[in-house]
Amino acid sequence: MKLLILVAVFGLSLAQHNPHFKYERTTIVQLFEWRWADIAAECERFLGPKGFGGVQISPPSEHIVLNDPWRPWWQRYQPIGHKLCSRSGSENELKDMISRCHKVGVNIYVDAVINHMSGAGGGEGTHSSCGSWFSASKEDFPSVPYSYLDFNDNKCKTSNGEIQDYNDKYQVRDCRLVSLLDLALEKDYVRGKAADYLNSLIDLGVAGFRVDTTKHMWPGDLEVVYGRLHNLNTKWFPSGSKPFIYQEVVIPKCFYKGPSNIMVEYLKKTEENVWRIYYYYTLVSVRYHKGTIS
Ligand SMILES: [Ca+2]
Repeated sequence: MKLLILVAVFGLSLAQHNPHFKYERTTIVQLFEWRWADIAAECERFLGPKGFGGVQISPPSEHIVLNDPWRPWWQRYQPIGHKLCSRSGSENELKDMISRCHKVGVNIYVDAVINHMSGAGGGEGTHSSCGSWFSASKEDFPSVPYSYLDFNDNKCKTSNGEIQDYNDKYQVRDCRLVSLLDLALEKDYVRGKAADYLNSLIDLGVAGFRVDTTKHMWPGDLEVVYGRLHNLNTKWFPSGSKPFIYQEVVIPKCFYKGPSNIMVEYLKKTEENVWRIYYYYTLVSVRYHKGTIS
């Protein structure tokens, strides 16, 4: 797996968007799909001694297991629950990685998927990374638990429940992105479950989050979730430290020649927001080819 380097562009304000790097380090490395045990070894062997500030890891939550194509990378972006058990390893291996990386000065940043669960066509059964039962067809994910009441089916106004017009922010945020079951983050229950998941990782010692598919969630909902996050674990961070948050905003092809209205809205929201929200854009050059990243 190719090692991707995120060249951090922390131009906005280090004071307001603090990644809590140790020893004035400045760079996060994305180790896409690496196993936790391998990342721990990489921290000790290379990243710590060479002065890297952190590692962005693949989503650690329990995910669907797909056969066609065989075990694609995007199954990691189809959670079926919040157990910390994924293709990258178990919760104990995750804890061990966080501890060992901290000891050599390297923080862990988590790729967090809270906009959606699995695809609508994900079937029913125990084809998940920890074997938890779920039903995509019934929108039933008992390991969280989420039921059909916790999704945006009634809020989305398109004919097939999918996003059809990326210029329409209501569709973009309330409808399904490529069939992914869209969570109703306006519900306090869903917000609470999302915050609980992120807090479980903060308590283990992570330094922050790369929030997946941010454009597909309402800024106001995200503010509520972020507002419920714990301070970072004082075993490794100063008392009162807030998690570093940077958000994925992919701009559709139609906006390549300029910023989208949605993007502008998020940026305005950021200026008003007291939380440590940091937007990153095109930090890595990713080329998709036949279901893999090269
Ligand atoms: Ca959404």
